[in-house]
Amino acid sequence: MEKVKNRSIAKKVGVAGSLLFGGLALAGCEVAPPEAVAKVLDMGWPDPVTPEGVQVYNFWVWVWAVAWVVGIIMWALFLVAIFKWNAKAQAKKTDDEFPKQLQYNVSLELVLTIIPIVIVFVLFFFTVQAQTVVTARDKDPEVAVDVTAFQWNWKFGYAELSPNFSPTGQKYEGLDAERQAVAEETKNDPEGVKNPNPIHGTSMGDLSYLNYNLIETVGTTDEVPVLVLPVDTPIEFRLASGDVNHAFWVPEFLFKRDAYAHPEANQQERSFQIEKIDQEGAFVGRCAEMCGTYHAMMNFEIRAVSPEDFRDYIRFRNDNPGATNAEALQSIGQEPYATSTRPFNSDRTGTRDGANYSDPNANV
Ligand SMILES: [Cu+2]
Repeated sequence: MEKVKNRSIAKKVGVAGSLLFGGLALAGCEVAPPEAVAKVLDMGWPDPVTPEGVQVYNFWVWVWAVAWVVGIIMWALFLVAIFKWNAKAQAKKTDDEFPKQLQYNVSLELVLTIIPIVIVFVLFFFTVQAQTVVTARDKDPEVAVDVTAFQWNWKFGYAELSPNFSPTGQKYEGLDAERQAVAEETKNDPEGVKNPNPIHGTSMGDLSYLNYNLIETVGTTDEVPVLVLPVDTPIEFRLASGDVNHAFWVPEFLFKRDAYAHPEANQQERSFQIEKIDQEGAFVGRCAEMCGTYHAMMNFEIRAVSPEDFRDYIRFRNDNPGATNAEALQSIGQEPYATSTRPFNSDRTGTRDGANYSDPNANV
């Protein structure tokens, strides 16, 4: 009698499990979970603004859905075990000296082994699926941006633009050949200099891997850099660091990637692509890799504007090389300074008298 009962429980759990994962496999991360459910399960994640972000978001919510189902089953089993099979409850029964013994029940143990393996496989499958979409470099980017992270700010440069956005009407190459050539000179140490730790034969001070562009937006201590991008356009980001490790993170992209110095020497895929930003607006960006004293102030903003405004913006910057980014933003009717980074900003003046700060000129 007891055995039959066990088998039927195991069977039910097995059937429920396969139904759940079967349904999940059919749904996949392409399918958005019902919105009301998602809002509860997403644990406060921001709404994604890129198709890649949507993949990550759906994956996150589905994983939570599975985790809750598994969790509820496990809590239920615990509670049954605690209340039904404890010593006191057992003592009331007169027939058995010991509680029900379940070891050596091969079918139960098989089920209990197979279910976790299935869970791991299913989660692994969807992890790979989401990750493949997010890291795919299969778009044909119309805008390529060079991102240089440095202690403690960001430099953004327009590396390539499709004829659509180009100020010349042809494919635009934004490389600043002059500055690139200067950087190239740092590649090898001058003769006679003994460099104790060359990087693959090149100088420790080699800056030639960094990209320099004709149109750049550089953050300063007073100004949060605003990177202007068009909506509904495939974009590529090429990341590098001028010094220590940083990470490029836009919470609304639900994606971050480390920015390394010498990305090739570090065998890092330095770039990633997004199919599009699907709405206009200001999206805060942050450094997500602890990089020193002012790491918390290493913010930037992505300002997503209409493709027409972006074209005008690029034209303005191209025609007015001396103008500031704020002026260019104003020329297309946008707020000149970052609007999304509050309460964080780049202003370090308030932190300067803190205990961490030592005045470098104090002992001079
Ligand atoms: Cu950083």
